[in-house]
Amino acid sequence: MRILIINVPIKSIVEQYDIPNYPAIALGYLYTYLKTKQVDVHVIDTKLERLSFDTVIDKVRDRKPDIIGISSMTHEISLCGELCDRLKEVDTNIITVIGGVHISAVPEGTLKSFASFDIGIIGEGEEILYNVIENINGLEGVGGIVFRKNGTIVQNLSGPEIKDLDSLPIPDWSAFPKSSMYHIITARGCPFHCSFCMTPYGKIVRERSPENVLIELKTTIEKFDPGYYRFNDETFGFNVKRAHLILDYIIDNKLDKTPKCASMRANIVTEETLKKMKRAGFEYIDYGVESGNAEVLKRIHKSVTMEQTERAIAMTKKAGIRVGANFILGHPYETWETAMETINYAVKLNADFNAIGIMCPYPGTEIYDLAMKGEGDYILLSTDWKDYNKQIGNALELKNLNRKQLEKLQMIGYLKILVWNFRFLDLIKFIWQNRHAGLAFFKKLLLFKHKTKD
Ligand code: B12
Repeated sequence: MRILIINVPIKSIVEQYDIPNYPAIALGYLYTYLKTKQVDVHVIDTKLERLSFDTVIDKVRDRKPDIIGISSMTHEISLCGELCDRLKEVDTNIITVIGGVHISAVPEGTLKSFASFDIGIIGEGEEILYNVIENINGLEGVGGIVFRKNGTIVQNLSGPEIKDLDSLPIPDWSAFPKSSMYHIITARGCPFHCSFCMTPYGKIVRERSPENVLIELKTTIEKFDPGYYRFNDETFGFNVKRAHLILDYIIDNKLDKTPKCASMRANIVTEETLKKMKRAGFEYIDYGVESGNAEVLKRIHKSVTMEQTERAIAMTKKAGIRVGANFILGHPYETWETAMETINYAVKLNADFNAIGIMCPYPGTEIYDLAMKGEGDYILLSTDWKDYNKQIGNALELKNLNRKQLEKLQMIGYLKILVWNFRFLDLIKFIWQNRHAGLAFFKKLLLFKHKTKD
């Protein structure tokens, strides 16, 4: 049985993420797991290889896999559907298996919406995909999947949870083109309850041992000498003792020369951790700040106060690490005034890098439930998953803040942070770096694609 694993190829560049300079971590894990199980598997990171939609179809035609596994997030699931339609035209016998955060949140609904999806994998895919391959002619007993049987959609009970992450083989990046950046995930799960996040790995944090993390870092750095490493943990440093051990290993093994970045939480970061991170080569840390209004922060269950954020950002700058701050406009019951408070707070924090997203109701989140029910002052504008993008989406607006106003605020925010802090060179850099998104944004304005219900 021939297996091919891919991610969804893009049709046009909208975001920086559409042209990554790193291989997709999900593909790395899935491919390597199957390989160690002696499965005949091949992997293509279509985004990293900059393959066009049509080229991917040609490649699949050439390889003739029996099963194609495709990784998809919410905003790309429709494109994934289009891809599978085309693949089925090329080979009617090909079995399409869809995995990733979107189908994990909407298993049955996704199979209902996309006729060319045969099987969906719910949650972590390594073991479940292997079980699917092994039992392809009788899927009844395979946990954690949704599939079609005699014209109906069947969803089996949850699949095996990977309790011991050290038992997973370390991603074999030699199956991917050499990249300038690599990602690593040292723990899966997040215990916090932010209303906009779907925490696909659950609320219990499962940790790899620091020794296992070290093997991966050492292997990848020695083999590929990357220019950058990103720690993908939902909250790196959650377990301070373990984080310090990992950092000590990095320093002791002279892996500190590779620049690194991570996402952290302002309420758990300490000065000692930051100092160690600096020594271990961390050049950049970003924080989810979300809002500049204390009431809003409580409403979204952020569990971080504005004081904690200010302290964390000041400590990070002091440690000599560049800081990123992520904000969201469009929280439940958000108004122009509370959104402006967020923007002014962002100006005050003056992080090196800022991301201002507009709330997107990702399935599996509390915000999604509110938007569906029309609560929190939300008005859902679209059920087309293509519109579910934080930067240039069209998914929702609020009673007191329509889509046009939200997008105006987003633009004001980006400009005000840089102009009010006299960062004109950064402004030019920002415009250049975001030229794709900017173009998509202006196209949207020109085509009057706002779906505002006013
Ligand atoms: C690190 C991270 C990033 C990093 C790196 C992203 C990357 N692609 O590697 C950066 C900062 C770049 C990023 C950007 C974005 N991110 Co992000 N990110 C994360 C985070 C914290 C961890 C992702 C990760 O590394 N997971 C590790 C891998 C191993 O897990 P995985 O990809 O889920 O894959 C497993 C399963 O899903 C499954 N699986 C996946 N694919 C397949 C395929 C098959 C065939 C099978 C069988 C199984 C399978 O098996 C895999 C192994 O167990 C998650 C939160 C989370 N815990 O998932 C958010 C998350 C994935 N991001 C999210 C979003 C929205 C984005 C952005 C769209 C934000 C934006 N621009 O507005 C961009 C888009 C990026 C892109 N196109 O890739 C959302 C996705 C929501 C959704 N429903 O789509 C999440 C869930 C956070 C949230 N808000 O809830 N992100």
